[in-house]
Amino acid sequence: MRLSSYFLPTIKENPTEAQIVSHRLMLRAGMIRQAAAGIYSWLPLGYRVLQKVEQIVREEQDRAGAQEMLMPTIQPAELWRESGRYDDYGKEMLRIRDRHERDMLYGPTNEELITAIVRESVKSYRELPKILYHIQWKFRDEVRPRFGVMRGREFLMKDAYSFDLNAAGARRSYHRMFVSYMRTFARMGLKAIPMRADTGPIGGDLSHEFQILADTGESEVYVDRDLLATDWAGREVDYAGDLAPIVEELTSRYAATDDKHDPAQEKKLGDRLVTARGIEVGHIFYFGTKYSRPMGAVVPGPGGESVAVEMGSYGIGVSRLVGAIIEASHDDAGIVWPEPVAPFRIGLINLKRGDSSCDSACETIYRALAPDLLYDDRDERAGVKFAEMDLIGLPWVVVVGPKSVAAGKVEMKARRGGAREEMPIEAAIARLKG
Ligand code: 5CA
Repeated sequence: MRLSSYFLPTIKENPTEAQIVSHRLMLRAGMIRQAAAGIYSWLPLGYRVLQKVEQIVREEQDRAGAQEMLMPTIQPAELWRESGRYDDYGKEMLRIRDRHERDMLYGPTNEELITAIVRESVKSYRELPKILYHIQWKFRDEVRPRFGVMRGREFLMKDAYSFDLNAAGARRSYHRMFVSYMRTFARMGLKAIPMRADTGPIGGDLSHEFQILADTGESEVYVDRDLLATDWAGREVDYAGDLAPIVEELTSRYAATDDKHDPAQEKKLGDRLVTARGIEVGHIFYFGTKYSRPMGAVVPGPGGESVAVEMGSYGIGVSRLVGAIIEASHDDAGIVWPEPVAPFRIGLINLKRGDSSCDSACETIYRALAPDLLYDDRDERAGVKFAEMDLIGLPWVVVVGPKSVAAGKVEMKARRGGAREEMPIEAAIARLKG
């Protein structure tokens, strides 16, 4: 992509409405714009990141055996009356009436709709287990939408739902999702810590939140220092095998959110207990028959008896993750993208546009490395180009200037750590391709 024709409306000054660094940087880097409180448009640069995050989530759900589908954003109120949640959900639910005076709502989550689909379509225990998921916009009319995409009113969520014949099966599904979450967040360069958590309006008695530690996090969390040292990046998982030992290993050390914190641990763990702020990027629930029983999602079991299906639900805040990644990875100059989610892997700066050797070196590099490259071909001062490139945080930046090009060389700079290296043009291309 050529920056001269790209829609990248960056902002120099800090926007006054943004209280935390990710919100500030997303506005300044031209990633998002607010449409109304807690409702955002995703501009081209931001949307590329959102899609990369979404794709990692999708790949890890698929790997764990979940099947992707798509449910609508608008749901009939009727289904929520069946589960009893229509009145309970209160003002957070955006209620709508259609032209026939039917009560509808913009879905804050999908337990009812998916339960209705399964109740109509699954005719035998032999069709279980199933894990179904979708990646769809949700709406929750939060009292205090804030921190940009981190606590929005409209936000993108991956929500999965598991259906099993019995509690042991449901636990296996829960473990599958648990482990897939560890892989998902590690692939984005994040250290997510699974913590015992409250179930809130979703319900059930077993639940874990996945928290990223950051000073700006909304939750207070308590973690055993030894758990923080566990490294998950690159760990392979055999989903055909027994996952319980992995989950046991990851839950054997103390980690809890504020609502589940046991003060007795303070004495027990002493200075091994870390108190910190966390950003909740995922939340999983096992709630058994909470929805299947009132909604009549029953199947004939092996002996012909009616069995209410055992269920769990599993959420990831896809749009929140974009903010959370920035909270975890930035410096004074701007965003520092982990490679797997960077909007472009490579930036290219032409220090002297109009100079034929600079232009032609840039064209060679551009042709070799597009489409994962953003070429700053504008007629701007070097200082402006460097500052904007740092702000948008692409992992690798190739700098082409008259002096180095005369020697057949370019400079390659790593955004993380700032290491610079001069090398021949072809070597730079080969390195970045590899
Ligand atoms: N049905 C269940 C799981 S599928 C559910 O809705 N869980 S949840 O309420 O915990 O939401 C799942 C994830 O969505 C959260 O972990 C969080 O990362 C994200 N999320 C929730 N509310 C917001 C919000 N207002 N803005 C951005 N992300 C949010």
